[in-house]
Amino acid sequence: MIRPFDKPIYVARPALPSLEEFRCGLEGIWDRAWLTNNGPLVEQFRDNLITFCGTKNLSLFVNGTLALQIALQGMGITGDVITTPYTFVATTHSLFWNKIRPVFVDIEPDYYSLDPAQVEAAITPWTSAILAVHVYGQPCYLENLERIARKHGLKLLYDAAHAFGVEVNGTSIAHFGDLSMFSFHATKIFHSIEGGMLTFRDPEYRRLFDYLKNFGFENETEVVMPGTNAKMNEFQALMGLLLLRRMDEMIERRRAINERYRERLALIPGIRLVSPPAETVRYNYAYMPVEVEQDEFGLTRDQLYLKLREFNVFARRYFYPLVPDYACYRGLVASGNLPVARRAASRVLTLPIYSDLALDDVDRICDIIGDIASRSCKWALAASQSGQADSVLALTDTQL
Ligand code: T4K
Repeated sequence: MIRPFDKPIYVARPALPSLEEFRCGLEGIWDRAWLTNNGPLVEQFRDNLITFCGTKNLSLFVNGTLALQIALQGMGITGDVITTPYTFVATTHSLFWNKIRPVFVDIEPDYYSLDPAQVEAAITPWTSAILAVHVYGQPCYLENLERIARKHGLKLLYDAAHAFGVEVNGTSIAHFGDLSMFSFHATKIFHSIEGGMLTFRDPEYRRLFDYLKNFGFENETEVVMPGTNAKMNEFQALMGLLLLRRMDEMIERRRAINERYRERLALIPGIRLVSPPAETVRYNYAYMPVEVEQDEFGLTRDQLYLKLREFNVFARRYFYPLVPDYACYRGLVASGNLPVARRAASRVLTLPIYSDLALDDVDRICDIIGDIASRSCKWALAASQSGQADSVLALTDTQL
């Protein structure tokens, strides 16, 4: 019997700089007594991100959700927007807050992003834009979506909350579509405690977004548009600056963790690994999704999720339920029954991955999953031999 972990192993754990480095940065903030409203660290963070992403068309925000809300408002998007049901709810909330109607279409089964064919089929005269998500950091079908957007005169926006650091053919993912939103939340591969970034094709957006995130102020006495407050502060920028230096190292550690998981989990029947990234992609290993095949594994995804908690392993069901199944979005337009998204939502489990996760701990998580699988198979075998195959799933929660 494998022992549970002594301390909880969560799906994510924020990377942190050394306390000494952070304290040193705090001293500077204390000396200047400049905490927010476009301080020097936010400026420096922006400059460093311009170098990292290779574009000057970039704006920083207090979090990703407000960044996306402001983007939609600033770009003047109205009417219907075609989007994915398989995402974190903030993607849809951002549309709703702008009084835009989300139209959900199904995803493709390889990387769980919007299926371009379904997108094209759902376009109507009311459609103004496509809002796609690079789920788990894997790029969407970029060329197909771009072609569809141009052909139909639609704006193309990416929720790239998971995709910071990803490159396609050596180009940052920040360069695709009309605009991309990145989240720098503590649970992300790279973070500034909370934080968000927009990158965009049209340089004019920079000034617009600057107004919108700072109450629309032109100067002390003039307000040129009804803005809100969504500015990044100096503490966030300090964290971001210190972690940005470690980006390559953090991706490399995640790559090694992902590789170890893939080697070990490939041996467990009923655990299906997601397609590896295309050769043209420099992936960031933001998440570690696997699919649980109940027939082979012997338990459902939800049973495995609960069983892992008993071992102090807190995997998550990103993204379950589907957004259109949340009470506040039921009744919205969906094109068909979204079978691929429904299948993913009922089978995907995202396992713990973060740069400080030890490979020994990855091995132990895989041992636990393997152990749960073998015991569930024994139960299934025993139940089928005694003619009680149907009752095995009821048994497993309590008796495994
Ligand atoms: N679009 C997409 C596709 C997104 O995934 C997100 C955010 C957004 C838009 C919006 O971006 P932001 O406005 O957040 O910048 C978490 C994150 O809070 C959320 O940012 C993220 N997506 C989502 C996928 O995951 P929860 O509700 O699952 O977080 P929570 O608090 O349960 O944290 C997950 C685990 O991380 C915990 O079990 C423990 C660990 N943890 C968490 C925090 C906050 C830590 O160890 N330390 C921490 O400080 O949403």
